[in-house]
Amino acid sequence: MAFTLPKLPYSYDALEPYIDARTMEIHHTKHHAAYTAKFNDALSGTELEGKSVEEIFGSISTASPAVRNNGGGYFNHCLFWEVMGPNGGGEPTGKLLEAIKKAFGSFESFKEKFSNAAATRFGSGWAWLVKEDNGNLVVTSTPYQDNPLMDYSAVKGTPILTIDVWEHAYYLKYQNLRPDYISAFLNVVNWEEVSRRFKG
Ligand code: MN3
Repeated sequence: MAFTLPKLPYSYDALEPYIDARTMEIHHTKHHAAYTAKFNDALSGTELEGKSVEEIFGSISTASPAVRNNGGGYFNHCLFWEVMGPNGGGEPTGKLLEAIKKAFGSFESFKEKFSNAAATRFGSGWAWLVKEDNGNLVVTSTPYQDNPLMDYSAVKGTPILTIDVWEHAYYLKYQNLRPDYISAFLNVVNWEEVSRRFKG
């Protein structure tokens, strides 16, 4: 069963004015679609065909660069769409908020740490909020299309929130102003979905 490009859970203009419709459409129909197709091509006829992304990432250091780059591109964008939403922003509640306070001191410090990880990732990559196996939360970033499920990731665990900081994610609206895009992103975070993933 090949991997398929998921439909967005909202319309392309749903995240306006924070993320513009044109960027969303190109990002989904061109970039994410291409990663998905190339991931399937790279898996085709190999022993990895038919495995879950979690299994594939668990031994990614033995896989080809095409599997690593396109598999990461496929998975990372799937998560990215899900953790955003038109009624996003604000603050998390309940157990997730407690865990954030335990790990970072306050929600404000978390936002600062996450924004800083996203802003200082050199070149293309992603910033993450990760739930480690012991339940603790950590913020990290990865280059290119790597992610914390990959076996050689410096920080490993379950990613529950992510931001794409490749220029294609923000250049049309924000040009070189990555920090402005990061601030805007915090207004569209779907904390209910992040919380669901934290509990899961
Ligand atoms: Mn992208």
